[in-house]
Amino acid sequence: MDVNKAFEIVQPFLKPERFEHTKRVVETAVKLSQKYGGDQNKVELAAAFHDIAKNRPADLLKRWILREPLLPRDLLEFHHELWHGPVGALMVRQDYGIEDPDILNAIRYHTTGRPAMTKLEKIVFIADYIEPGRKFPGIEEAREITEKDLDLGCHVALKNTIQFLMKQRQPIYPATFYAYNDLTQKLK
Ligand code: DGI
Ligand code: FE
Ligand code: FE
Ligand code: FE
Repeated sequence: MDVNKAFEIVQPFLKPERFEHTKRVVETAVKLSQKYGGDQNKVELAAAFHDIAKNRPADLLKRWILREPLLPRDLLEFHHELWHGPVGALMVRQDYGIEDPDILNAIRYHTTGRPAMTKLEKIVFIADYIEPGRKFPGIEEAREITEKDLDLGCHVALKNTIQFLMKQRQPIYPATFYAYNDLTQKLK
């Protein structure tokens, strides 16, 4: 599949501003893959599809998760914001025939991260965080660090997200902590 076909599929699922975000994530991810390597078509497809389930109603996402024995049940105990990645990966496999496990995992884990992320997973995770439309404290630092080192970029994004959630007394999904610990140990 080429990226234009992916955009055509994904656009009707997304609110206009979410589709604009998706296009910026693709552009950012492609630039990162030119710097850090990786199959450009896979990067484009993973980035184009990453938020396909973002604007689906929460009860529909919940039903997908309950129906899919391979997804962890504990997702449902956490914020519904965490459901669109795993369900998006199921949707693109089932409805659009994307079978590549690396693409599916990049979609699945783009919100939480996970330990031992592949290069493609890291590129989609950090492109989603630093795309030029994002505005929040620390974003410039995250952009600069990502230009220098992909692992350091993901590490700072995970650290900022964990700190942000903790300041708001929000629960943190375990995979996010595990991803942070994994990169902390690798970067020693
Ligand atoms: O879908 P996007 O808005 O493009 O970005 P995303 O899929 O990375 O969603 C990020 C949101 O998820 C952000 O507002 C923080 C929230 N979130 C809630 N709980 C957790 C979490 N993010 C992580 N990494 N871990 C959590 O436990
Ligand atoms: Fe997302
Ligand atoms: Fe993200
Ligand atoms: Fe996104």
